Amino acid sequence: TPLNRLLLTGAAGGLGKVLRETLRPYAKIIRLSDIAPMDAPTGDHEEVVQCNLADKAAVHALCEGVDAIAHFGGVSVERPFEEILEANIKGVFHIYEAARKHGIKRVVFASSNHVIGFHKQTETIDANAPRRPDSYYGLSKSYGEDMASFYFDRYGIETVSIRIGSSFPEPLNRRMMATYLSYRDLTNLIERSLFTPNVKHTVVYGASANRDLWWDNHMATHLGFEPQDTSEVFREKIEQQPPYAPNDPALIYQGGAFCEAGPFDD
Ligand code: 15L
Repeated sequence: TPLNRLLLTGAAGGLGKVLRETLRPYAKIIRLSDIAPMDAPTGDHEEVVQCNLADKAAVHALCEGVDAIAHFGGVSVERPFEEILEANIKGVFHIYEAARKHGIKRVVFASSNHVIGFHKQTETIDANAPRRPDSYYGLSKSYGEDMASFYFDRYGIETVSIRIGSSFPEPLNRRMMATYLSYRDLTNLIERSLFTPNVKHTVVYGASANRDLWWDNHMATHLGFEPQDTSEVFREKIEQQPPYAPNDPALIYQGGAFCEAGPFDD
């Protein structure tokens, strides 16, 4: 049974634009929000609300009448801490506070592989691996996961935190052969995350059925997520790119280039 109203934050972003279309079957109405302007609603099934996640009152209003939230908003790359603080850290707090006040019981949180980015590519890790954030961005996603854990334990609001690998139309480089998540697999994972009962706070890695995977989802089998796609179909094309230098973080760390972003001096 589809939701009555699903809120999608970050609807003008790279994934949000895709999910605006692909999540359509799962809710009668999808409310789309972003800090950036969005295309006008294309019918009665869409509502468009521009909103700054750092504005608590605005986020509270945004969540009125919502049954579930897919939180894809915020900054999606490494930036100075002060920017991450507003959009991601304050933003995720405002989302959960609004969920609590409006009685919203399910959140799908777009977390990131950058929560564990300083693990080596030679390791295979599960959801219980120590977090090794590789950036202020990764730290903010780690904080978001803890926010989800707290709001479940304290208020019973359930979340699936998806540690998304690299979700693009196709892998862009050699590292993404391992981290690629197709849009179809992302959509299926969100569907499982919205509708699987009793998820508590579940952490799941978002990757397609790639040949060389660093992530083990045995702790999230209750979601029943079975990726259909694989980066293998892009291997020939990607292997035309020059190999990485031996000391390139894209060859060493799971988080790749995020591991060498910054510092940001004033
Ligand atoms: C992310 O979290 C970013 O949002 C995305 O732009 C990619 O860089 C991705 O991780 C990745 O690790 O490839």
